Amino acid sequence: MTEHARLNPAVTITRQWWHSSTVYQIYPRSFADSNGDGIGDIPGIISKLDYLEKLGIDLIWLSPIYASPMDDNGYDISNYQDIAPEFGTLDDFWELLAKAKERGIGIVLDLVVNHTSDEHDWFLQARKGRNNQFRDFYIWRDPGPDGGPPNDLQSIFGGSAWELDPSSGQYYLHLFSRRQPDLNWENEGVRRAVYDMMNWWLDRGIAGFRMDVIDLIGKQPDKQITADGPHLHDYIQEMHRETLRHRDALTVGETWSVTPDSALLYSGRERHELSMVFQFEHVTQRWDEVFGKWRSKPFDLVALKAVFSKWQQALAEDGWNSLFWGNHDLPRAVSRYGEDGEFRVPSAKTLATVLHMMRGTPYVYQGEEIGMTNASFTSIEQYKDIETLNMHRLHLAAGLSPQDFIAGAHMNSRDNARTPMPWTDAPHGGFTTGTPWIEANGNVGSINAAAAVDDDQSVFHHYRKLITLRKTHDVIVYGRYQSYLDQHPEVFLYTRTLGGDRVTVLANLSKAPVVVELPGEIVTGGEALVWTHQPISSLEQTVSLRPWESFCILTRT
Ligand code: TEU
Ligand code: CA
Repeated sequence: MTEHARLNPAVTITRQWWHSSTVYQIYPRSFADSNGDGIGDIPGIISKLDYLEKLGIDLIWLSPIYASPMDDNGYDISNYQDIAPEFGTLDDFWELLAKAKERGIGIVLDLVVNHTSDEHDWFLQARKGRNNQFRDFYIWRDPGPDGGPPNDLQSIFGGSAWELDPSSGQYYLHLFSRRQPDLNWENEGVRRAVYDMMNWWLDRGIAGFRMDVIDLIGKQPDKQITADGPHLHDYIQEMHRETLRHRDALTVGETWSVTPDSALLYSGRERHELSMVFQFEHVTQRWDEVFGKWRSKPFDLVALKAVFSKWQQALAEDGWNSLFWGNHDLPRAVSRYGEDGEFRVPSAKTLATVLHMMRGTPYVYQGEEIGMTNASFTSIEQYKDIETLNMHRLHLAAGLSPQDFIAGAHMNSRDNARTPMPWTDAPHGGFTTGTPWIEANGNVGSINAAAAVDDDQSVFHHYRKLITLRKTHDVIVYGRYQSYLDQHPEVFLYTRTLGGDRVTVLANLSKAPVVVELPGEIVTGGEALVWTHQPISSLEQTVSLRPWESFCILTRT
């Protein structure tokens, strides 16, 4: 941090190092394969650190690399202190940690402690019988009065959340797949074991944790309460006391249920819980009330802007936002919110600009920085994701046509984000010399990292610029957010203000040209910071924007 930044009197909250950081998410299975088995691995990640350093990111969030039978690609962990053999060894991980650190990049691990794998030793013990000392590490119930499941709690991947264990006659709870039994957080032994494991990793120098479905750990299944259980925040505060206190880690909770009020509980300065949480309102906003993401609503920019503005305002004084368009569970940003045909490049850049200029810590999902698009699979055989395959079975049994299902999967299957990262225009995008575990996109010939790095007008270089600007401009990190033209259906306009600095962000989020009348106070001049088509350094009352054109101007007084 520069002397100027540290002393900037306009910054009134205590600076945290992760306020100006950008996080890059890696889905290891799909990132880079070093040995030709078709599965991305840790040596593959090490080989791409130069690329990540060039992009300028500060942290890597690694989706799970732990030992796992891979029922849910590693979100089913059988040993928290070992590495899945297909990803490498613990020594490979230490090497990654050290080599990333040499480049100033920290590693954030995925903490998946709502559930384990059914092959975790705790569960293998627990299912031995009612008197086993690990029995209570999981959630067991006798059958309901009719002999079936104890109640009708549903699994997020479809079907009952209860699975019968024939040998004991009891059911265990699994909010995800039946191979992901839920841990019983009411048991102090569970909590102790999790904290010990977290300390083991933190002591070895990782930079923090992304906490998988952390809003579910306080569940009360008998009352059918899953998210936001009564002891949720007690557990997170205890976790903080036992692991994070006296350390300077970044923590981000995955919280599908969070509201602006509860975000302040998780991330408020005096709360001693987490650095920040992921909120998903901009994601679920386009989901159908009944069919969820398998039937989506049309894009509504006015509603989308309202969501972002609400979160920017809600966490303006306390708490901290995380900023993201996509992750390994969500469609590709440019396909979902932008336009992945003719306007792929400007729309990917504009989406990046409007997000990265907000207040919060940005997260870039692998491939987003080169404008990767959704998968274009045409048959169910090409899909690999457990959620997609389960839903396919259930929806077809309920009468949905195979074509309609594929149409829904095109929009929202988790596999959209899981196709191999294309590094070159070689077969499979150079991701592997073998056969990839999931097919590469058909467009790797033109959309690949090598081409993006070589082209200074690419989406990659736009991201690089945005990431750098956050490091050099306090106003982007700490400035007050104010939106304008909230009812405009195509244009996103906001400012960030800190002391005498003001950033104006003006974006056309549509594929039609737009002529827009600006509010008087926006008419301004200054320095062009970032743009899609050409640098703009002053704004008149009436502005013409090309399809998906956007830019930012810095005004200093
Ligand atoms: O995701 C939580 C979760 O609820 C998602 O499965 C989500 O509902 C769905 O993808 C949206 O369509 C986390 C992980 O990010 C995900 O990859 C895991 O499968 C899940 O937890 C279980 O660990
Ligand atoms: Ca491999």
